[in-house]
Amino acid sequence: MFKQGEKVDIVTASQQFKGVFIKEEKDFLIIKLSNGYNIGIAKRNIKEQKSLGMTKEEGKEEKELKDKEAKEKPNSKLPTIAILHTGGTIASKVDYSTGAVIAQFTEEEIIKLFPELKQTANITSRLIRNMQSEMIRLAHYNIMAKAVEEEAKKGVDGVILTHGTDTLHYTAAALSFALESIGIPVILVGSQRSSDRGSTDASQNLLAAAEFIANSEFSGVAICMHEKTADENCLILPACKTRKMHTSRRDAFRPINALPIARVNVEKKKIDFIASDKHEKDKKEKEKKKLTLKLFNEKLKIGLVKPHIHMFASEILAYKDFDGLIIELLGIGHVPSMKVDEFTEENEHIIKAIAELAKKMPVAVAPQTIYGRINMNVYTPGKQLLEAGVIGNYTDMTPETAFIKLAWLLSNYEKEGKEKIKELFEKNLRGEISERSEKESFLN
Ligand code: DAS
Repeated sequence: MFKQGEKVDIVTASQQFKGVFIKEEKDFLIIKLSNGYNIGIAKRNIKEQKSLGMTKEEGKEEKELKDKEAKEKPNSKLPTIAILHTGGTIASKVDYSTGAVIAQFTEEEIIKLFPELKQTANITSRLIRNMQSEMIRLAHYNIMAKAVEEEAKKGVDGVILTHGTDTLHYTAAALSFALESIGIPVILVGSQRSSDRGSTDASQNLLAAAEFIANSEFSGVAICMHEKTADENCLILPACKTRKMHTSRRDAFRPINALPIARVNVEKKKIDFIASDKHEKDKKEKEKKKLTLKLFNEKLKIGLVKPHIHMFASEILAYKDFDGLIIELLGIGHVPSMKVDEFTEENEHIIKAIAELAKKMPVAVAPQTIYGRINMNVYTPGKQLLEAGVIGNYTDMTPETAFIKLAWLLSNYEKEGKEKIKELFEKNLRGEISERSEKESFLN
């Protein structure tokens, strides 16, 4: 049998697999493919298997040189950037000697993984969580916000938060709300390809974020990911108006109802601001904004429901014991709400269920179309929703940002009553609601 870390070539009746042997299980061989993913191959299906030799250990002298570089003293001429890790594929690599995906989080490891960072800034780096971002809960936003506050108090010039891509846009919105009056840049960075693969987007995303922090006057929370699938530019994207729009493309993150804040070309060290609102840092000491943490109530239960054809009122009533609900409205602002023939009686129960919940909790809305603004004054179904007491008319938030904003409002303003929650939900606080719809911001 193979040794752990041995390169193998395995042929089954239908496929050929080349990778690194990780371990043998009762009926399977587990190998790691070059794309970083592990697969199990059923022994009964294996027709041929052969060794292609052991993976190369990093040369001793090469390792010593890299360690020495990583430990060099901070350069007083460069800004200091704190990198906080929460997990995801960006700060990990495959250790091909064992095949395991190993987390790389210390300064030394990060500098070895991305040595060019040292030309741009002094780097500190620490792990605050090591989790896939789809597992995140409200409590983790409080942990992240407190960690950012800790770095801000140390006087760093900016923070990079490495994060899984699946819910990166939720976290960006959450930190944008929680870190009130943050006077430094906090840039969330993920990657769609693990950092050890040739096609990784990790280093360019990280280097672009560092370049933007070091050489712009931006302050506030934002996202930095690839502009296109090609390794050319990265975009700095608005924290509350960005969404992951593709399962795997490197340019999956797109601004929604907004323009990108800036474009960064790492190679040319070029930063071009695009959107007009640049969130300039406070230059004069006296104006220095005081960071205030407004955290999340970790016990809140907020629902997110997507109305559809042939819906049932029970899908709304399922949230009757929740604290708040976001409804992703169809079109410009509708749900199945009207009995129009013998097949549509259930629709009347749906709008009644919404009105029932809206008496007990804030029921807010966002568009299923993702792009565009809600307007419930145009057609009857929209008017029925307004009569039922839902909030969020004329907003153009993504469903994810609306979810985060409602959770944050109920965490911090619940005692001020329903009217205050409605007023703040429909008011632009962190750039989450566009003052006017920019036509060029559709599918850009
Ligand atoms: N599972 C994905 C996540 O943690 C991995 C990644 O995209 O970083 O969001």
